[in-house]
Amino acid sequence: MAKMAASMIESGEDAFRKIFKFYKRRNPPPDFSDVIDFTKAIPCEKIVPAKLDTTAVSDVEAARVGLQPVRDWKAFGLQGYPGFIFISNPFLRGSQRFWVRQCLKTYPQKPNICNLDMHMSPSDTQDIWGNSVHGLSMSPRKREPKTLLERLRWVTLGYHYNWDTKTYSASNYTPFPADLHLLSVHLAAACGFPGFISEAGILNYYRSDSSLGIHVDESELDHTQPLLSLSFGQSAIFLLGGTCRQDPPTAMYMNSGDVMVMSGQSRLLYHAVPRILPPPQGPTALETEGCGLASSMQDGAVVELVSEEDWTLCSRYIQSSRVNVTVRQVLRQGQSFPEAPSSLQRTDADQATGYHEEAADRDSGKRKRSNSDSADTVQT
Ligand SMILES: O=C(O)CCC(=O)C(=O)O
Ligand SMILES: [Mn+2]
Repeated sequence: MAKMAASMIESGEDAFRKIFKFYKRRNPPPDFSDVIDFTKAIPCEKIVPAKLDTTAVSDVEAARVGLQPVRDWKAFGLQGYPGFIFISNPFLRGSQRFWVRQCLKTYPQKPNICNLDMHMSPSDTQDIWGNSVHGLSMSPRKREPKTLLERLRWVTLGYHYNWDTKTYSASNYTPFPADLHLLSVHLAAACGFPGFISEAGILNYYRSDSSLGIHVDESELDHTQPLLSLSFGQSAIFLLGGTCRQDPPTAMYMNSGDVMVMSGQSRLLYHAVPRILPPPQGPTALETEGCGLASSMQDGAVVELVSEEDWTLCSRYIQSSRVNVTVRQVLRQGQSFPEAPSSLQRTDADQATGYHEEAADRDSGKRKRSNSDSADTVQT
């Protein structure tokens, strides 16, 4: 545990909250010297190489989804966190562009659900990208009001997470995107989880002043499967804690392209994102890596070239924002959702009404997110 953090904490107190606030602080900015940087990681007492199954995914299958051959991935584990795997940007050069475009242009589209649906009609949220193209191409100072893309905070895929009840349900499901499923299947297989089924996804969109509160992802009914997390755009500080709030968390940088896998004993640990880091001076790594996909394009490729027009907008957005995608298997194979007690069962008509009635509250979800746009309620 960090020297600085250790000296700050008294026994029995909520150590996670204290360290969360430490990294969130703007004035004066915190000391980042204890934050683990996996791009410079050399195996030591704390950082250990993670063992991957290099035969689980062929080079061709990996390339189709924009991944390097598994044997080239730089994967680490952390002492004291069995089942936690950090893969430092395993993407092929140029292929992150495709996934960023999917997160900004494709996944916010219907039938997926987003925070804007909570207080706007489906026709108004039908084309978030198309509605934002003009606004985003203007200088930020002239841009009032904010574009829909700038107001996007979360999108749910597959079994849509209900932020109020913190549950998934059979009746609130739309097909999970096939491309993201394939990427997830390969990531999970390489980490020792063949047969992973992507059933639910949550995309979180962070502006430079956003954070995500302390929480555990326990709503999935099957915890034997890993939780996969992919990050694009601005770097962030990620805190990984223990099974209780008194356990001081470990801080690490998450950069664009990084993948994190929470499995085994680390599947149900407290975690949070206290801070998004400012863009570096000059072009970001994502901008300079270009779109050199042509040479690695395979037959049956999932990853496509992104048009210059689309990339211009994506790159403008991502210069000051971060997108995180988590993919979860909700049910064990063959398992189904428990039946709701009849008193709680609603008709479809009830559901439709309830959905809109509770819209305002549900906009940002129960997990604490904070940013200047919305006073989000976070449960920490
Ligand atoms: O943004 C992140 O890195 C974490 C997201 C997360 O924890 C979640 O969606 O459950
Ligand atoms: Mn989480």
